[in-house]
Amino acid sequence: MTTPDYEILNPKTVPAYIARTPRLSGIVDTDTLDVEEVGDGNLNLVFVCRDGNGGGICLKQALPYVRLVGESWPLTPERVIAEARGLSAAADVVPHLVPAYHGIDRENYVLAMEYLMGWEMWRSQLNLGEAHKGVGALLGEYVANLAFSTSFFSIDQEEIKGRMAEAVNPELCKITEDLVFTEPYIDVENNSYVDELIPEIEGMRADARLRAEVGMLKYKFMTAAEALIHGDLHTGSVMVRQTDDGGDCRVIDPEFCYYGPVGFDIGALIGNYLAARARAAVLDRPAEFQQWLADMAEETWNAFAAEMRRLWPGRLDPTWTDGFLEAWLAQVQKDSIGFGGCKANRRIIGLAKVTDIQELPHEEHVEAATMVLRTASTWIRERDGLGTIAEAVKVFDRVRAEVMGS
Ligand code: SR1
Ligand code: MG
Repeated sequence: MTTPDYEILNPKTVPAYIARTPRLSGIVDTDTLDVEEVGDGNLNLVFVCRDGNGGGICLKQALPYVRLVGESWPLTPERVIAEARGLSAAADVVPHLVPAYHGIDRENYVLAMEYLMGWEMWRSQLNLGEAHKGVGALLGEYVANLAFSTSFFSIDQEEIKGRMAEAVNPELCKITEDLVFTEPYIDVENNSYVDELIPEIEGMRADARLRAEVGMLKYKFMTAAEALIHGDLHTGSVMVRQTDDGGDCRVIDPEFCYYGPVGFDIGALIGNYLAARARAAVLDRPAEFQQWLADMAEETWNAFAAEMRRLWPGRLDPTWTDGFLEAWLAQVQKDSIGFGGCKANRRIIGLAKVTDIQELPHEEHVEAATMVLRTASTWIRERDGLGTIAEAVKVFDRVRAEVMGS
């Protein structure tokens, strides 16, 4: 066991840590602090800290390895610096959609942010069949603002080159390159699935067209430095709560952020909506809930496109005409469909699965997983022909009829 060269926090040491950190000590009363480690993600420690006066703060500490696997998989704790970059970039333009940022301790790799008291993980809420209306659109607004404000569209050419260099995140990108694009399509130890899925997965691996398209998408992920993107925008990276007007959300966990293709963030969302839809279908959730889920991908896309068009007059370079924007949006839409397919397939086959599908009873698990794999693979192969997210959504209806007979 390697000893980290920085202090790893635990619930007992957190109050003293906050008390000796001037930027944090005024936010909560450390004498009455209740600290709980709640990290249920794959990588980090997360401490929620509540004081006796109703105050709170959340600390996130990066471990020098992948928590899901253990010390046999070392991983740079510098990822928390990437997370701070992603969080503060979003806080600049959509402060209403992210937790307030309270700074970073670069020596101990601890990020401090607002504790979202009373908010719930979106994935868990979707799993329970809870609808938070309007969240899909808010996420489109988030992606558009992060993309526009960090891209060549709004930042001077020399400035942005420096920012791109600063934001390279090679270790975290490598995880995505391997787990999202490579491993699901080959036989590696990280993969696991029930026997009933073997024919479907072997069919995917033998499909030369699918493999080539996945290769194209991986290449785009590795080379298309369009904007600072979140990089891991699944439904477990979104906290939600109900309000009088519908649902509200906060985007968390941008530690995978780097300069990449904007469609990767939209793709992560629609790939995860697909998993939620498959779960709702096999559990025979109420029709209204299933329709809300079915409409979500277009809701996110339409909000993203509308926000890009709203921001467009503020672009720096007149070479990029309104016609350019429409062509760019059309390309991002196709990219999103393809990336969405890759993100969905990996959650069925590879490491780090999703509860939407994993926590179903066996028979329903097989049905839902088959629907996800078949829909996602069609998205990847046929994204150019499908052209729009509206058409991609219809693929699921056809596949559901094939698999479930309704
Ligand atoms: C080894 S890390 C596995 C996954 O956790 C994160 O949430 C990312 O999605 C990553 O691929
Ligand atoms: Mg995460």
